[in-house]
Amino acid sequence: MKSILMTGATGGVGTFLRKEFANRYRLRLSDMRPLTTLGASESFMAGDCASLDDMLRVTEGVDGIIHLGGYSVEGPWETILQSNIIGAYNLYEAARRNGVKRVIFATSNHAMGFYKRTARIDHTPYPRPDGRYGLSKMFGEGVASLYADKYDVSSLCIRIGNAAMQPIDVRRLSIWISPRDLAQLIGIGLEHPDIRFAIVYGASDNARGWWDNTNAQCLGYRPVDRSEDFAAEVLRAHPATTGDAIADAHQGGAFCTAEMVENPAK
Ligand code: 15L
Repeated sequence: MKSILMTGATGGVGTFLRKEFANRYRLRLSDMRPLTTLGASESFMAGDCASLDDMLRVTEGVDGIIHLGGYSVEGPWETILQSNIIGAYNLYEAARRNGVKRVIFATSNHAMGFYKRTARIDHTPYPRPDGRYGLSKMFGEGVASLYADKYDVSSLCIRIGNAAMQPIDVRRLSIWISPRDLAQLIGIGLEHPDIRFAIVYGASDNARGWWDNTNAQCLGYRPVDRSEDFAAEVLRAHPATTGDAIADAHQGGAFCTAEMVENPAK
């Protein structure tokens, strides 16, 4: 079994991925928060991605890394700077120094949040981050690209939509990814021999999706879950529009509206 480091392991995404990978990888779980209950193939090492020393320690001797660590929503600049920007740099620099050759970077739809919902985008258009958080994910994708080109650390960057057991509102019908589909995509990212640097979208088979995920399909990704199976239930519980015109027009939703200067021309 390969030994895989998972940063940010105590978060929601880490928690359901641990179940998916229980019999597949030896997981070294890491987080700033402690974890006391561990499975048979799991171990835990505390670590803060804002500390290069911590990242050097936790990345030592692993075959690959799933980097979920950092701040996972919009936040103050100092928090985003330490956790996501310095954190992403430290993670890649530690991987390079320890000879770890494959990283899964959990990036986010919020790197692209200012694209309109009417647009169908693949991995090629220039990012349009919808806040400091999205901007930090764009930076992380850039670090992944640099470390692939210059230092032979290969990466799959997964722009995760919303990873959850089921889609929770109308926007999430377009961007949802189930735990097993995300695990499939991460497994491809860890195992595929030809990945150097690739960006894919972390989405299930969503009929209302906004993304052309051909890049993921080319790597063999075949999502098994469909948000449409939950659509009737979601649409019964939620209005089609939220009353926030900016959020409803853009892929990033309410992340776009937050702190936005009023400009009726937009
Ligand atoms: C994200 O990137 C966040 O990590 C998650 O908490 C959700 O807000 C998600 O995006 C989303 O856009 O729904």
